[in-house]
Amino acid sequence: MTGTYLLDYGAGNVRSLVNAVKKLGHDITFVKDPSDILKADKLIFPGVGAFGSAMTSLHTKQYAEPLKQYLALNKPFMGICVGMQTLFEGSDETPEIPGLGVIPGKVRLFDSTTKAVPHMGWNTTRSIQGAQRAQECGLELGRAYYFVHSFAVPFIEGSPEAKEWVLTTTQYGDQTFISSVRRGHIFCTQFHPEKSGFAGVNVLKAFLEGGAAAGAEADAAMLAQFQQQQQSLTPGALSYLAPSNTIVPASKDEFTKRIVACLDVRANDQGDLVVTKGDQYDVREQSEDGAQGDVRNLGKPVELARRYFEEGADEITFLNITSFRNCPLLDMPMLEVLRRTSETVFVPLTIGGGIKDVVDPDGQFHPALEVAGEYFRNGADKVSIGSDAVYAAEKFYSLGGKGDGTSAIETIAHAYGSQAVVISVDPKKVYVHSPADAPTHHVIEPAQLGPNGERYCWYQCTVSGGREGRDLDVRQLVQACQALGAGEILLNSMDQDGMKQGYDLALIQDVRDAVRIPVIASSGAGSPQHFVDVFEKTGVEAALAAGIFHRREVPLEDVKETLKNKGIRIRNIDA
Ligand code: 1PR
Repeated sequence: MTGTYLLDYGAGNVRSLVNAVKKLGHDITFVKDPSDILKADKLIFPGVGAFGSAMTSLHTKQYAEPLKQYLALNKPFMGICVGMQTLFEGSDETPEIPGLGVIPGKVRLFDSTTKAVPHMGWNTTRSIQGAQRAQECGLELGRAYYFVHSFAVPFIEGSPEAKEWVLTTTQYGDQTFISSVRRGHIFCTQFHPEKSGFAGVNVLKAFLEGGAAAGAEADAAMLAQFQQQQQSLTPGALSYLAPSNTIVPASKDEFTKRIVACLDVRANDQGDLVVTKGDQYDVREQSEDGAQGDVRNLGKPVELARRYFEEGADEITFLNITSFRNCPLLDMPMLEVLRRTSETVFVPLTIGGGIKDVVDPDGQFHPALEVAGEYFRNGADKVSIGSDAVYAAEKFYSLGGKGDGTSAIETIAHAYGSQAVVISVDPKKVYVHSPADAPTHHVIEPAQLGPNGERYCWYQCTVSGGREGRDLDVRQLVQACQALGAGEILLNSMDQDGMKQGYDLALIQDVRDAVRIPVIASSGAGSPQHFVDVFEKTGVEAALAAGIFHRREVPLEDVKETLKNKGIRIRNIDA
């Protein structure tokens, strides 16, 4: 059968891509056999995870050779993220495994001494082949797209790949990297169109409807002409000439801060799955006499997620907050929530709660990797690990500061990449009069004195939704998790949660300084100014809120407008 094919090797969330393609009115068939590749009229390769595992899968499934042939035939191809990287010669991520070598150049690790790595969030592109060529591919220069990667191909002016392949570049901190390539009918993006809101859907549309291909005829003819000219100038030499309309992009970092909407989900007393919200983690209504009432019901998960996508949320996080109780692998409600959400929401989705080794009621054991895999296949882009991360950090220190390769963090990061592993931290402040009162913990001076005039505090990690404190501080936790391979920290605060008094800036600053991976500040947002404060004062990459959005007390639009007016870069609300 001919048509559009998807090259999936089972490594991650391709559901959103399939949903986006279907929403655009196109059918898509999964490649099941190497011979399917050459049958395709159009082929999409959404590489997910690590470069090495992607290449290994291509070889094991015997896809590599037909894929090379398909590319040599210059048939319409769209590579996404690792799907683009595999076309290069190799990657720092797995130096021993070569890439397909279709494009000259190597994929390199970002420098994390000057910025958070992974590069995770929304950033713009600049065309070096002129705006028209970018437009043919559905790209709008200056519009933000969603990136998530630790490795990228540096843009080197005058290099063979720059002259022959590079369509756009993107600036991240002090580094300019290749964000899309195009030659003939081959078009690849480092960003994820299927996660880039309507801007990304336009890119997919252009590919499916032949925008890139339309301009590609001229492109291929022009290239052939260049190569001919070149050969006549220097016979036999392999060198390239730049297209005449090459524009060298100005370097400008337009990486934006992210606003994350968070949905704490659980079953209420009637057994319905609802979005709830606690104050300091207590999600039940309080009656006047102090008695505990029903679980607060602030809406339905799928509907609320869609509302936040439409209002401009840059990411959506679902936390299954009672998963520590009983969490069989077939936790159908959350899988169903993800499946349905990914039909209409085209920004990254994170799922947390219960990412750990589980035993089903029938006694069957499922490792955390399998649990996470189930969530990725059903529409999650990242999983967030709470309690299990605390246990993994404790083990890390008991082994003298190393992992043994078995933790959920290590196994999931290895298979799906660090960027897919978020650590959700639930810390609680413990006040002390002097640092000597907490000799084994990292002590800081909070903004306000403790209830008994204490000048210092440390932040104790908790498990099981804050029900149990452990002998581990937040700095110990986040540093251990980073070492084990986590890609991002979601930093809650049990003290600030639901209080609308602003984020705990001292805690957030301390964590931001302790790790190189991105940090999402969470808990306590009560006004747009609180977002301004957290970005201006701590330098975190993202800020999350729940209660004020659910209750429509502060619209997401107001938060973005206020940040923009203060000169903080944010993604414009999509249309
Ligand atoms: O331990 O891996 O099963 O994960 C459980 C997950 O559930 C953890 O991510 C943990 O944070 C979360 N969780 C457990 N119990 C609760 C609870 O509230 N009773 N929710 C809970 C944590 C905190 C935030 C909240 C922000 C922003 N919720 O995510 O959304 O504080 O709120 P605000 O803007 O209204 O202040 P595991």
